[in-house]
This record gives sequence, structure tokens and C-alpha cells, in this order.
Amino acid sequence: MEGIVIKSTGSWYDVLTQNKHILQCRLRGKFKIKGLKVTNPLAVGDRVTIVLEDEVENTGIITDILPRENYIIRKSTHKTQIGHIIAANIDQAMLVATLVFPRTSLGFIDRFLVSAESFRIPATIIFNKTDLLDEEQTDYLKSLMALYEQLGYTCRAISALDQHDTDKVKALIEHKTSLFSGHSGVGKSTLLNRLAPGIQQKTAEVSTFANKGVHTTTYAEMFILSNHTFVIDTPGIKELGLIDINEGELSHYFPEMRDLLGACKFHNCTHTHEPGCAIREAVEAGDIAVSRYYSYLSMLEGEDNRR
Ligand SMILES: Nc1nc2c(ncn2[C@@H]2O[C@H](COP(=O)(O)OP(=O)(O)OP(=O)(O)O)[C@@H](O)[C@H]2O)c(=O)[nH]1
Ligand SMILES: [Mg+2]
Ligand SMILES: [Zn+2]
Repeated sequence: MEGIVIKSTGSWYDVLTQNKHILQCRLRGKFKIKGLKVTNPLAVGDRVTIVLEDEVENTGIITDILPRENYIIRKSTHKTQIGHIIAANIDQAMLVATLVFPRTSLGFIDRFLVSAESFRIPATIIFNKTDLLDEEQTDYLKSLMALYEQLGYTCRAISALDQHDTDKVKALIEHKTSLFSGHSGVGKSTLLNRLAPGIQQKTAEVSTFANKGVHTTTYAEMFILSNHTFVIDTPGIKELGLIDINEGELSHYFPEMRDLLGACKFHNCTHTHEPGCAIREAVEAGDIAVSRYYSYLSMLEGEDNRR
């Protein structure tokens, strides 16, 4: 039998079978995926083969994992050389970001986009909680949306509390498998609850003391909205440690830099100090946003971005 992992909580996996049953499954033996060091051998979205173990208890055994079309991975928080697969086989990654309560930094947004580019997964930015913004912040948001849309990323500004707004998101996810990611407290679960009545994810208020979410969602879970529409809610992430991107290829994941590669004087230009660097010239000319260039530099240094 074939199925798809819709929830993983440690050693048990909920697997949706082709005939629409949900089985609680365990892995048989150890799974090693070539060339990948990960904390979780299987992730939400993985397609697997299973055998029924106990028909009454609805349990099964996962016997094999089918090849992944793609996956999105980040550094595991404690063991930096090891990755944690957030989800597999997704059509698009939706970054839920908020300018306030909590604040999502541009550095974090750019890391997310670079990560999605490196996995060749289309990314969309959903700026949430627009109801909390004053006029000045609203103007700033507009400028950010203009920046990212110009780079080719779909952007939406919404309040998850407003039905008319959530319909805008609904239009983006139809007939696709969409991953929802972002800091804790930005409203991922609130938004998904609004998108389908069947989703009843817990939500919790952002701590006014720390201006941060309280990590209400603790494991990734996929929800089925219709035959071809799937959404994945994930726990909030603090930092997005990039994995497997080397210095030379980083600029390929910035669309505005990609277009200029080859125009630098030196073919191995890092765009940091070299003379005749087309990227730095573009930054100076205002053709590349300074914030994006700073994000590039910070990722190049490999430091975690807390700006
Ligand atoms: N004012 C306002 N509050 C919102 C909006 N969206 C969500 N919230 C509130 O923000 C808080 C956090 O929302 P959640 O949906 O729990 O956030 P989350 O992203 O799922 O957080 P984690 O599960 O911890 O990663 C809740 O109190 C929501 O009611 C919005 O558009 N406007
Ligand atoms: Mg949540
Ligand atoms: Zn250069």
C-alpha cells in the first residue's frame, strides 16, 4: 500500500492511505538517506509504502520511502552539522511574516527565500497582522512588497482575522501542497484555521513581555482541504540555519544578483571587496537593495541572522 505522511511525532507517523484511511505507523528498521545527515528520517509530505499491521488498532509499518521530488531542510538547532527536514514533496513555501508583534527581520525573510531558491521551491511572502500597523508602517510594508515582488516573489498583505483577506490566500493554494512557515506567533495556525473549517489548530497570544510567540504548534502536520489541496502547518522557527550552500553559489540564489553574474571582473568574485564588481556597482547605483546586499554578506559570513 502507498501513503503519505501527514504527521510525525517522534516514533509514530500518521499516514494517509490511497483509500483515505489514516494509519498510525512505525518505521521498520533504520532508514538512511544517502548523503544526508538528518535528525528525522521521514518528514511530513513523504510518500511511503506501508503494510497493515493491526486492522482494529489502525496501525501499520512503513517499509520504504519513495524518492522525494524535493524537501526543505534547516540546521537542527543543537547539532549544527545535522539537518532537520521540515517537509518533503511540496509545491510552494509560504513565509508568514509580521512587521510587528513579533517582528520578522529582513535578514530572516531573505534567508527563507534563499533557502527556497536553493531547493527550487517557489516562495510566497504573506505579510500578516496588517490590522496592527500604523500609517507609517503600512507605507513601509508597501515598499517591502514592491521590493520582493520586483524580485519575482508573490506577496500578500493580510490580516488573518479578516475573511476577505484570507480568501486571497485561498486563491494561492488551490490544487497545491503548500508549506506554511515563519516565526512563532506570526499567525500560521490562525490563518490555516480560517482557510478550512476542518483545521482546528491551537493558537495562543504572543507574549507582550518578550514580543514573541510561545511555540504553540509543536510538530508539522498536513491538512487535506480537498482532493488536490494540502497545507502544512509547522512549528515557529527562530533562526533559519542554511545547509549545503557554499560561498560560490550563494549569489545564484539572489535573483537580482543572478542576472549580473559574469559581469564582475573576476570570475570567482565574492562581491565583497574585489575591484570591478558588478554587484557592488549595482548596490551603489540603487539597482540592488542595500538590505538584500547586507543579507547576502551576513549569509556569506555564515553567522546566524538576528537583525
Ligand atoms: N491582530 C492580529 N492578531 C493575529 C492575526 N493573526 C494571528 N493573530 C494572533 O496572533 C497570535 C498567534 O497566532 P498563532 O496562529 O498561534 O501563531 P503561529 O504562527 O501558529 O505560532 P506558533 O504555532 O507558535 O509557531 C494569536 O493570538 C492570534 O490570534 C492578525 O492578522 N491580526
Ligand atoms: Mg501555530
Ligand atoms: Zn562581484
